[in-house]
Amino acid sequence: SRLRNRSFGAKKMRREKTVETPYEVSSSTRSESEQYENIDYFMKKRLSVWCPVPGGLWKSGKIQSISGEEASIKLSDGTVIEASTEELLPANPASFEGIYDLTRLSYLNEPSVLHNLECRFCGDMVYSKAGPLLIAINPFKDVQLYGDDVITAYRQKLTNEPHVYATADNAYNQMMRDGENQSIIISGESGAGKTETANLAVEYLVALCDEQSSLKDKILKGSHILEAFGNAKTSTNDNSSRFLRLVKRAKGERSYHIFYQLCAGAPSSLKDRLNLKMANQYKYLNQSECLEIRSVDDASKFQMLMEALDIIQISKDTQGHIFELLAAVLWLGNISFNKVDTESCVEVAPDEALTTAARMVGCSTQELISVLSAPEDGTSEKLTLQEAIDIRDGLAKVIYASLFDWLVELINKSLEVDKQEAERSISILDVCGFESFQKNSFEQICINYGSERLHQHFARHLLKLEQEAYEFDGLDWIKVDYEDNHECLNLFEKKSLGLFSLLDEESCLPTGTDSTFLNKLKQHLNGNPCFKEDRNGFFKIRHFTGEVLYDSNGFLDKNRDTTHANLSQLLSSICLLSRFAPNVLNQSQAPTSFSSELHALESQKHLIGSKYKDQLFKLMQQLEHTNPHFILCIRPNSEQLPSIYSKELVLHQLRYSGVLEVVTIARVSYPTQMAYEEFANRYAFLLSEKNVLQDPLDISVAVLQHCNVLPEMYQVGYKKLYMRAGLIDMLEDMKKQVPQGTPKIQKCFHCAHA
Ligand code: AD9
Ligand code: MG
Repeated sequence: SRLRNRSFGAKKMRREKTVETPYEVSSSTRSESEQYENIDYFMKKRLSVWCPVPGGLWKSGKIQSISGEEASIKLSDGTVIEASTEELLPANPASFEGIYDLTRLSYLNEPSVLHNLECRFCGDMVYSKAGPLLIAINPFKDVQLYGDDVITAYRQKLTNEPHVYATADNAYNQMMRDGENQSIIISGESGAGKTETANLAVEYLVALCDEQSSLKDKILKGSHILEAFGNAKTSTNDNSSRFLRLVKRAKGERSYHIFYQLCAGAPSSLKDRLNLKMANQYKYLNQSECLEIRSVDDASKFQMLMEALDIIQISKDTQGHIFELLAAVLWLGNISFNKVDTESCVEVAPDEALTTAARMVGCSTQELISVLSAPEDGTSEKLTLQEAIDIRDGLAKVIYASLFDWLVELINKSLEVDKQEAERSISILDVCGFESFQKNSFEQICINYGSERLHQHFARHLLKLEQEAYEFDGLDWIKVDYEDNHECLNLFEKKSLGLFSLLDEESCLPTGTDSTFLNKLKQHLNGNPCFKEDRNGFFKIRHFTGEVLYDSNGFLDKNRDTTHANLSQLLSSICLLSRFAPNVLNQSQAPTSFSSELHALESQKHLIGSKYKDQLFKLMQQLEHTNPHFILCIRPNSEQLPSIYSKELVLHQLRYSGVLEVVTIARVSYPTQMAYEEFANRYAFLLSEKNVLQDPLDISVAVLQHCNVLPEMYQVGYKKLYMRAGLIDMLEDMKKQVPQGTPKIQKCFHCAHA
């Protein structure tokens, strides 16, 4: 284990009293901490220690005897085991059990953190603090931590318990106070609870709206609609935030929820209009042998969706067109092709699927046939079966993608009705979480690359920038190391020789295939420590979360997103859809139409990988201009079940996210920093009147000494004064008590002798 063997403040227990650590600066003095780390002291006082057990975890026990480097430990279950004294770690006293901020643990080490989070999880306290980071462990059950009363409690600051509401409250207050844009960045692997957390943050923020405001409802319903169209069941999450999964997917997974909801819940008049069948009759839905989700009623979800569309003020007419487009996608998937002659060419089968799809799209059967039969190069050659399928699927994808973008636009327009001058914003980021399945393909590589980017942002803000600032300003600071993921990012992003560039290059070559792509990867990425060749057709990438095996089969097609189907001809037919130009809102607004979304798609590059990479870059740039608040969601078990805390799984997530490093830094960081001029201006009056000092730095130090502040409570940098948590509050208290004249020095835990 990378962290366990490293000094992150969790010093190994020692027999001698020569402790070299920068970290012990809490209320205990150095000599006390030395004593606590002394293994003999632990034995004598019968204090608990963590003892490693096979499988990479620990159990708590008490030291019975020590002989040389070996200790005999009696575990809490009564068994006695031998362990090397080097491997023992101090456990925290019982009074620390379940404290909400990990930085307050007396001993910071992996087993202590893991145990503390477990205690909290078992008591349904799913939120904890790791310094500036909020940790949220998915309870997979209703934990009674939400709703109006709880929101009020956080608004009125009646509780200090960590909560996503508290994070949202903080973001809001900082935005109002500093006039700076804020972001709430939610990370965690698939199924860890990011989307739920994002929804809760939104819930809190909309609660700050005026009670009468319809904006509140619209925001909540808007995300409800997007979830129906953008989420689907995967093997790790029944409600996973997704993309790319319309025409093909793995067994046990579903397409987007909306299709099943429509099939199950459409009223009979709508069913007739769409010629709608049961979900199992559509090839796009029945291929993965998974049509239902345990304990989810698709029909009632459809009713909720229709209500949400009403609240967003999407007219019944437009709603009808939205459903027609969904039906068009489903029926397109059922279009089949007949062999024309002895050669391998095909033509579209003139059946119910074809006529219904054409009707739903709003064109004639003949027009749809010509779109589906047109080769990419514009010649009159007949298509092979695979080419015809690609065009059909490409059309389905382009319709769905445009429909999704159109919906986003409709929702945004609807919100703008209520929008006042939005000068400042809080962005909430919820992305697809890291995935490692038995079979990983292009979708996973995009998602996992996104996670790498996000992790880089996380590490930069929570681990890098602050430490760099300390070093830069000349502070006495022992660097906390962490694993940075630039090699892996480089693997993806390197100009012309990164994975995405190579994939683009190969996707554009007429001779390019998945295997020529893989050869290029091997040729150019073999020097990268995160890339590994594997058996035929496969390769491995070492992500920050661990190694993932990818199957290169299908990469090129998925990246190309076969929308080549003579797109302009296709569009001219599809443009009949412009009759859908909804103008759902009042006429003065720019018209939002499905066809304009379609045209926008045409003008985009159709290489999915680099499009995704570019979007991610833009997003990160946007986020760099905000003040970030980080939430890390943790998946406690792989079964999506309540009350199961898999120590191995949680530990793995804590490790790769760098939680221990974050806590280590937070424990010894200087959250308040102030230029000397400002500090002197604010507090110089606390000095006696005889003060003759001129230089702001001298005045600042004089104030601190005069107030008997312990030297470890602050550091003097070249440019600024760095203060530990609590110090500024203490000075402010003194200031309040002594508006002018001689300060009255009060006893405070920060001060040694006052
Ligand atoms: V993915 O990367 O989109 O596949 P998420 O978004 O991290 O993933 P999601 O929020 O969808 O996960 O959570 C998965 C499931 O966990 C939800 O459908 C809920 O059933 C469950 N969950 C998550 N958070 C909570 C919570 N705070 N309380 C109760 C929760 N259940
Ligand atoms: Mg999600």
